[in-house]
Amino acid sequence: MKFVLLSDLGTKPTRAGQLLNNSRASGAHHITQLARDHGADATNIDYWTEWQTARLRDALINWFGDEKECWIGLSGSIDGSSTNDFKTLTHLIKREIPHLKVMLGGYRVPTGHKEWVDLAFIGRSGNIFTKWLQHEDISEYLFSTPDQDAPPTYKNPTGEILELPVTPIVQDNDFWSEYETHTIELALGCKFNCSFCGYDFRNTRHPILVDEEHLFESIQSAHDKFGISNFVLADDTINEVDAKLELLAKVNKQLNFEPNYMAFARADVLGAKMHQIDLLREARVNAMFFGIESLTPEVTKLIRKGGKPERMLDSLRNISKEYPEAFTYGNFIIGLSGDSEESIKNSTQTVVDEQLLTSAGCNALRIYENLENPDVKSDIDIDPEKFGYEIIGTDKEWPELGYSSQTWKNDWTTTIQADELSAEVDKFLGSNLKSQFTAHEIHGLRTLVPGHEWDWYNDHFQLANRLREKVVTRYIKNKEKWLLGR
Ligand code: B12
Ligand code: SF4
Repeated sequence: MKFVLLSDLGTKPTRAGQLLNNSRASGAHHITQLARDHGADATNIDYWTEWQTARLRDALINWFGDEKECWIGLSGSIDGSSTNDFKTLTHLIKREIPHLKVMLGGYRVPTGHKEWVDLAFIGRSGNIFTKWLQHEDISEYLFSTPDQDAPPTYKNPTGEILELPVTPIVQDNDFWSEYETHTIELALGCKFNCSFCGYDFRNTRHPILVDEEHLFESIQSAHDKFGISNFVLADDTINEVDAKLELLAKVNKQLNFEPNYMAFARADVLGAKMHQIDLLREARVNAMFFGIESLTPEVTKLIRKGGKPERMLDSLRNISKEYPEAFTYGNFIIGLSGDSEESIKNSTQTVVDEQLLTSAGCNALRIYENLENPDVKSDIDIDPEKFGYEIIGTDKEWPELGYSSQTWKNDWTTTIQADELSAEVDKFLGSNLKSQFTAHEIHGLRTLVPGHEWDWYNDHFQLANRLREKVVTRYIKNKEKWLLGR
């Protein structure tokens, strides 16, 4: 069997402008590895929407050659917006290879009809995909989507973690470069259960850690083969337990280079466990994304984001004092029930006055409908009224992704007003803290152009974009040559 998996996450819209993405989808690389492990000739196509369609078609037709069993897949990772273009590509290839089969997979429910899609998987499904590769019966995982025209679609039972964490080993023929970040995962699951959160494995008591030897191999070989030294940790919360940071620190000691990691962390947990600051330093987690959401006491309780706001501010004070070299980004959600404009403005003013974070930003609360994959619905998406939101209409439809966001009102605001306030507060934070970027944005930028002060990137991200174009052009050239057997 020959199996090729396409993935894409082209741009990141940032406060400073469009930033081109230099991180590949690790889920897609994991899936092709599983296929290889089971005897398939499998490979990835990254940045796929940036390929010229006709050239990609020709290269893939050449690569499939006269193979009898040919599969092409799209990894929707987080964003499946290229599904329609993918459909066109599969049509073009089918003209030459009529027996080509098509597969979709990824975070959300993939949209695609059985008229052109043979098989689909939803969410963390490496275990089902493995069974499929082994020709086992997977009918127990059949997922009934409301769409009558959907292809056979498979999904794990809600809330059960049936996979190990994903830390792919980079392949020679994937032509990575030192200007890209590699995404790895230390554990699956988060023990918290914030009401606005759409992470599929929240509220999990015992996160399963990645195997130490495998983690070492994934990091060291990425550096040996391609000079990669910057990694994104896909864990939704890196510091929920010390064990993850301890494991990373242990692996770092065995590496022959100094990596940098970006991670999502909880500042309130850090504040309550100050020893974690040393652990983070040892783990070399030096860019952090904190979901602060709100600093209003009534709100933090309602969204189940523990910690008293004053304690949260103390945490930020400690972190900026004890770990000043780290890049810290804090995100606020505007419009949460129980909050107020005055409270939001006061707390963000404190952040700015004391320069408690390197950067911060905000966005208005979004309530989604039709997500279909029940695992990625937040508790607020499931029952808005319970959390004080009255749904008053639909804000935006994404027919290509199959879901929409709702307009709502609550005790003090509406979607429209929250959007306006969010724009104002976001501008205030962006103009009055050192950096305009989030932690993952800055991590991408410093990977492309290392060695500058955080504020330097505010005015030079276009330079990074130009470099990133070159990186992707080189990748496409090399991968195309490889597919053509040259
Ligand atoms: C890293 C990350 C990013 C990176 C992604 C980099 C990249 N190139 O992939 C960046 C920073 C760009 C990013 C951006 C965004 N992100 Co993000 N991100 C994450 C994070 C932390 C990890 C994702 C990851 O790599 N997971 C690990 C891999 C292994 O999982 P995976 O990709 O899902 O792949 C698995 C399956 O889906 C499946 N699979 C995938 N493809 C295929 C294909 C086939 C054929 C098969 C069989 C299976 C299969 O198999 C894989 C193994 O199980 C998650 C949180 C989390 N821990 O999951 C949030 C998360 C996914 N992001 C989220 C959000 C909201 C966003 C943004 C919208 C934020 C924003 N406001 O801009 C953007 C969207 C970007 C876009 N254009 O759509 C939310 C999604 C919430 C929801 N309900 O949908 C999450 C859950 C965070 C959260 N707690 O809320 N993100
Ligand atoms: S927001 Fe973060 S800490 Fe809260 S449940 Fe989601 S992943 Fe866990």
